[in-house]
Formats: sequence, structure tokens, C-alpha cells
Amino acid sequence: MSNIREVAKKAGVGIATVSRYLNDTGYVSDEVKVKIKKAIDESNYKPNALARAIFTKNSKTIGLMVPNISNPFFNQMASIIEEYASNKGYHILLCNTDDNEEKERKYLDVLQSHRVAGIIVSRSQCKEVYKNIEIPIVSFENHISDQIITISSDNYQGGKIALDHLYEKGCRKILHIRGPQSFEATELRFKGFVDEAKEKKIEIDYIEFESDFQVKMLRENIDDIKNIRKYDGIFVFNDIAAAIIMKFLKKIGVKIPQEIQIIGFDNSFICELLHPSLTTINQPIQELGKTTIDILIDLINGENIPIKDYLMETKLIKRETTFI
Ligand code: XLF
Repeated sequence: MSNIREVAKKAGVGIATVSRYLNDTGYVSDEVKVKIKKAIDESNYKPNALARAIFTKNSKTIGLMVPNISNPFFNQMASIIEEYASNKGYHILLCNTDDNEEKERKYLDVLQSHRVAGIIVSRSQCKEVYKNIEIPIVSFENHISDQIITISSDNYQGGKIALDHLYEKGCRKILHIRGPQSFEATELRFKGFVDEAKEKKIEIDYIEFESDFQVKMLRENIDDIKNIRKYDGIFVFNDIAAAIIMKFLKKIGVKIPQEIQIIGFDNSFICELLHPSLTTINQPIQELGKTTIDILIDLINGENIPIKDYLMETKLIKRETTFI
């Protein structure tokens, strides 16, 4: 395989011109573009990401830290981010941390050694490490530091909407399946749900899941949700956990929504695949993905972006697990 020097020689231009063409960092005439493209094709040149990073200081690669790739919301989000990034000429290096601190730390080393141009972090288990990384960073859902922008759905408002909906549909004995307490987003959902219940002067019970979805949960029995039949409405912290609860309720013969109404959170693609289809709170995933990429690339390009929370609206998506 040849290198950038050979391509430049073949095209009869300088290395900087080839670099400008490859990285889209400055003017190259149409005539020269054709020559360079021909030279690249003929010499089977594959630009070396690392070398380009050193040469241009922008590897056009973004490290995407995903906390749980088995969760449909995050695989949907990863593919949206990949698409937006690609439209802007960037590649994604996907790192699945599994909410595990050691994995996250290792991936951070890998991303830095590959000189990624920027990092998207989500549900970090080692926030302090990011403070010393001199690469543009955007955080999804979790607050890392006051120097790093956070983008998230309005989880607190989403929790309130969930309670309002169950209440409006007649539920008075309500259970909340809460996410792990280390998840900032699901704690806000929980808080919104509880605050709204207080306003409506009803009490709610809650139990906690210890982790986000793992495939092994499909094989495990969750027979330990005591007295679940006494509830008439359940709000679950995300859609995939709601799917697990639905499986359990069906197994013990509970009719949804006739006996227990259910509402999830995310509006991931599984809502439509479930039977009955899952009522949920929408996280505007396209808007979240686009905003994350737009802001990160602006940061990479040295633009001055206000450091604040970028909060996206949540709303109810009514389906079959709650009454019409
Ligand atoms: O981190 C939260 C918990 O799970 C995230 O937004 C999700 O709802 C995705 O399913």
C-alpha cells in the first residue's frame, strides 16, 4: 500500500494539498481534486488515521462511550450518532463500557492513543478522569464537571408525565421500578414521578433494579416482586426493563392493561414489537444524537459553545399497555 507522499507525487501536487483534500480543511480546485482522487484510486492508498491525526491535528474520529450496547435505546442511539457523524465526515469508535469503571478507563486510554478528535461519554463510572483529558468532550445524561457540556432528555418532567398518565387512567395503587441509584437520568425520573404523586396526594411504592438490562436477565426468574398483583399501575425506568416486567406479569397470568397498566421510558423500537405495545415516555433520540454531534464538532473546530445543560423535551407516547 502506498503513502500520502506517493499520492501527492502521482497527482503532481504537494502533500499539504492532499491533506487538505482528505480532511476538507481548505481550498482545493476541482481540477486538482480529480487528479488526487485518480492518484488515490490508482495507488490503492488507505489514509492512515493516526498519521493524519498527527499531520492535521484532527483525526476526524469520535470516541463514543456507550454504557450498555445490549439496551435497544443505546444501540439505536449509537447508529443515529454514527449516521450524523458520518454526514459531517467523522468516524465513530464504539466503546461499550457495560457501566464498568475498569472497562471505561481502558477505553479512555485507547481513545487517547488513537488521538480521537472528540469523545462522547455516557453514564460515566469514573467522572474525575475526564477532567484531565485535553480532548473536546460532550456528556450524555451525566454531569461530569462544570467544564463539560451535558445533553439529556428532560427526565424529571418525563417522570411527572408518567405519573399524570397513570393517574388519569385511574391507577391509584402504583409501583415504580426504579433504575440503579448511580444513574442520574433514572433518579430524575424517579424524583419527577414521586413529586407528582405528592401533588396528587397519592402514595407510591418502589423497588430498585440493580443494573441496566443484561441478556442473562432473560433466563433469570424475577419471582421476587412481592405482591405485584396488588398494584394497578407500574412505571418502569426504561423500556427494556418494562419488557422484562411484562414477561413476568404474563407468566403469572396478569392481564395488561386490564389488571395492571404499564408505562416505560425511552420510546425505543421495542415498544412496537411488544404485545401489547408499550406506552412510554419519548426521549427525542434523533434530536439528542444530532445535538450531541453538532456541539462536539463545534468544540473540535474551536468554537466557543456556552457550557450549560442542553435539555430536550420528553412527551407521552400512548400505546396499548395503558387504557384508551
Ligand atoms: O440511562 C438511562 C437508563 O436507561 C437511559 O436513558 C435509559 O433510559 C436507556 O434505556
